[in-house]
Amino acid sequence: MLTRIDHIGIACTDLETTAAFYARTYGFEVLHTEVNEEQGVREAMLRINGTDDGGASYIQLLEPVREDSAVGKWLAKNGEGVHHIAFGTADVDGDSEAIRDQGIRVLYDEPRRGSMGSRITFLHPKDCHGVLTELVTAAEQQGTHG
Ligand code: CMX
Ligand code: CO
Repeated sequence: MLTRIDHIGIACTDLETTAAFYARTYGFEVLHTEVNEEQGVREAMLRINGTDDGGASYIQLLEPVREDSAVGKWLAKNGEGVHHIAFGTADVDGDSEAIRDQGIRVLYDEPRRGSMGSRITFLHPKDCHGVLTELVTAAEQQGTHG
């Protein structure tokens, strides 16, 4: 079951400049940064709030490390802005399979590694009314279902 908005993913050309904007304007501080080579991004997670199911909500700032990455291609076409939304679940495997059974394209056969030890997968934006949609099970939620 999808229980919360885990994060909004925002494509940017410069991670530090964009993070400074979020800190200065809203008071949102960077909790964590990492490079995810597989996804082709350098990213910063800005924690907005915690929830009682063990997860939290974040802004995820994404700077491409390669022009041919998903975010690099998207930035070249659209410029900076909202790239995807991510829903949190304790069971990304089960929920993505159920969604796949509805004929919606799930991009990965098995969930892959996301920020802070999470497990993630994506739904094709063309099957989701134009919204690239991510499903994520936070590290602290893994093993809490079933
Ligand atoms: N939101 C909405 N639509 C999008 C989109 C996005 N983020 N990215 C691409 N599209 C649309 C394009 O506009 C294009 O539409 P048209 O054909 O109407 O022009 C269509 O999808 C195909 O786009 P493309 O530029 O040719 O890109 P690809 O098909 O090569 O890749 C996608 C699209 C979704 C398969 C790819 O971006 C992907 O695999 N995304 C998942 C991984 C990812 O985004 N990782 C970065 C974030 C990591 C994280 O969150 O941790
Ligand atoms: Co994301």
